[in-house]
Amino acid sequence: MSDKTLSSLEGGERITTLESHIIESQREIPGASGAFSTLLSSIGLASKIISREVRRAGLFDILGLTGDTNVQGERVTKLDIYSHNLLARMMSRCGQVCGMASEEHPDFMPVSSDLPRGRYLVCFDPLDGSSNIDVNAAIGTIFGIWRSKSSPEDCTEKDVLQSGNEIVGAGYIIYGSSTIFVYSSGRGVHGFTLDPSIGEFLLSHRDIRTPKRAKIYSCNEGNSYRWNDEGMRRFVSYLKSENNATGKPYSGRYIGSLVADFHRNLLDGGVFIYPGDKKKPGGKLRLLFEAAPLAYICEQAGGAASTGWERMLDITPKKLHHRVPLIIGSRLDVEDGERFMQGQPLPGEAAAALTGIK
Ligand code: P6P
Repeated sequence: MSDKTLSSLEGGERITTLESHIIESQREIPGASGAFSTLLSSIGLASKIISREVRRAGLFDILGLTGDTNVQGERVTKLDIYSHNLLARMMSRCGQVCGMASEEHPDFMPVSSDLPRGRYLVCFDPLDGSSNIDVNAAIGTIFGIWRSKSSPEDCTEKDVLQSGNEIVGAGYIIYGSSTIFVYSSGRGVHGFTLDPSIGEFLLSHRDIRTPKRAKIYSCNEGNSYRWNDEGMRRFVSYLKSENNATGKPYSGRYIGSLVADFHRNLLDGGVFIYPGDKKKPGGKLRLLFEAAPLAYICEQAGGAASTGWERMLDITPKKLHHRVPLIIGSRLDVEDGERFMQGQPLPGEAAAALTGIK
């Protein structure tokens, strides 16, 4: 092959797959055994299969309800169950996990003693936003990975009740106009878009950094009359008020699918709010399966996440399905939201916007 031809082959962006990125990241960790890489690859494979099922759900009448309800009291679609079972099976057989917890299952799930076990614990929401499946809105899988404090043979539910500060890796997969796998293992946030023609996740979003200041706010304003905190109502009014100094009013965008709302805000800048209300004083979203993994990713990308009072990653769950109020996204806006919740003054130019905010 002539030099010219060779050099033209060398040109252009190198193609990085999820697998090669995981392996290369592992090389940066002295003494890494490859266990974490194997686990992450198992989740990647499961997400390709879920993506295939989500894409053809309408064709095989897999849509529709089983008539069951999950521990959250939410109606469960067959794809929820399918995704839960697939992820639980793939992770229990990858040889790196000793226990799991799922938004779709009431109890801690220790890996059977018949199977090889490892030191990792995984908490996951197998198909978040599943109520949107029938209307073809984007949905997603969320996962967080912790290390068991006990030996693999002895791990119990108490091992999984760890704060987000102990997370060693987290990610989500969004099944939207394309399927994108986004993860962090503590060295930045990276996104991989599935090319269905070759069945590979290809690096498409290298080192995602979320804008410090939002342009979008996301919340279900239909609930705002019953939010527990007047400060949150005032905060949302502030986000909608005219203030050129801080680029307001922000645009309202709300899909009602956490992964879809979070992903858009992560890339473009935005703040997502789900406060506690009179129906769910402690909030609707789950700490272990949703809020902590997304908070880890958001902070790794330069954003912030809290309950409005407490940094999300500092919270140790009291029980498996511990719910929390959530404000997450662009750091400066999350900090403003905390000031409104805590009745603290805003800095400088933002304060000027408050005149007239009732
Ligand atoms: P609401 C979906 O059911 C979900 O758990 C999240 O994906 C989403 O952000 C939230 O609930 C939507 O809740 O009360 O606005 O329908």
